[in-house]
Amino acid sequence: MIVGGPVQELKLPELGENIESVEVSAVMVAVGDQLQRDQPVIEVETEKASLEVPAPVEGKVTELLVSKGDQIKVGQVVLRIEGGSAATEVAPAQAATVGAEPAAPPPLLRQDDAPVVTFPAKHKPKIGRAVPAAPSARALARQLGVDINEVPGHGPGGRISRDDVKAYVKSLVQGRVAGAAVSGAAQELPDFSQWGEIERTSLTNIRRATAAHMSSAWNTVPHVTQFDRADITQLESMRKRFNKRPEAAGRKMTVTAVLIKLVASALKQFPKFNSSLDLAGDAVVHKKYVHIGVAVDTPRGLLVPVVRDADVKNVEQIASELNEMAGRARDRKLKPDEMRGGTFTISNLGGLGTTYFSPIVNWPEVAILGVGRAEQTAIWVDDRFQPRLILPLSLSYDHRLVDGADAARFLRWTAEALEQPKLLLLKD
Ligand code: CAO
Repeated sequence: MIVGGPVQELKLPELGENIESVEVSAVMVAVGDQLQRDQPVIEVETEKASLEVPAPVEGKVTELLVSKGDQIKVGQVVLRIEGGSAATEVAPAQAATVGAEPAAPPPLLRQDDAPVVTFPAKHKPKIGRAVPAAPSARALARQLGVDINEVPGHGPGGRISRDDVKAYVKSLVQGRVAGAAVSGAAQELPDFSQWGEIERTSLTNIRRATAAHMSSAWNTVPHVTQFDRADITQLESMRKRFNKRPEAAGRKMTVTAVLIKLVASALKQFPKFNSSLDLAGDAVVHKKYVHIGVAVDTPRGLLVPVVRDADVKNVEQIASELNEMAGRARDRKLKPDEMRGGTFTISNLGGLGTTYFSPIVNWPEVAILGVGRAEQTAIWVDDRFQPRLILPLSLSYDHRLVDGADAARFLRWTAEALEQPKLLLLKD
């Protein structure tokens, strides 16, 4: 520990493409604290995740310049530290680009009057792998306010060019002009206080990101929702029997885990549902992997962690991965990378109790399965009414790529697999 050394400023580092400001969701230190290297000092919320910003050096906090709830900019001074030697611990700032020429990002922390603490690469908040893109394409995306990660690249290895950025913006504009009224952003609100008392609260980053993503998906995708139901009486009794073992080990196999497995198999049977539509490139992108996103309800709002390669995992593996990721989503510990790359999404509201609903397709995916609460229902079987456990299913899809008949086949196949899970187990 170095005491009485120079005062150094810790500034908010670059957090990724198009992230200029973030909200401080927690301050973990106070003035007078003796910091250890790597100790998290603040937690910030980007549009997609929370990140902890660690102290890159040890030393004593002499000034704390941010508070919970502040909106702070990249490069803004977070706190001042006395002592610690930045010079011996600093590694050169690295370009954030992977698989492309370096985009020459600004230094992670900029120098003013006081010496500045720079983050060695290993201390940089992790925000996921950057997409390959030409620096000129990144500059254009920044200029137009577009998230480069959302732009489909058509160069070698998916590299993004300026033309890709322009085509993407064109598709957004075409979709959004028509939908501007739907998003509501351009519409003036009445003064609600004329009818009674009101209170205004600021949007969180997650709410803002969800609102933008939902508007964009709604405006881009011509949605159709189809409904079906599955008799899961047999599956439920199997699940309960099977659950004794994982439950004893603290891992529960839930309805959602079974659904992920069955849907992964359905996606192998009906690959169109595992693809994306690239209208600008005049093509359909067929993904050879099956990564299933699962909507998780958290106190901060909706998050969608992705279970990767669900087609090659067994239900028990999926269950434990889902439990673990849903827990981290609720504890704000999911990494942005864990919410990217999904090929299909499942939204199970059954635990909360509902029947049928119309989920919004998680674009650029082409379909999403909504699941309601399974309920005991009197069903006519073998010339008499019998109590059966019926699961409501709602499939929304992008009608530009998927036809109604495709959706009916997909949904029926999934319902039958749920009704006769043993047949599927024999196949996989
Ligand atoms: N029908 C009947 N019961 C269901 C069910 C269904 N469709 N889905 C779950 N359940 C039951 C479970 O079996 C469990 O019951 P037991 O405790 O008796 O076993 C209970 O409901 C709670 O389940 P769970 O939530 O702990 O576990 P899960 O794996 O089924 O669900 C998750 C995980 C992450 C999908 C869920 O917790 C969740 O967050 N759901 C909300 C999703 C959401 O918000 N969607 C909307 C997105 S669009 O705004």
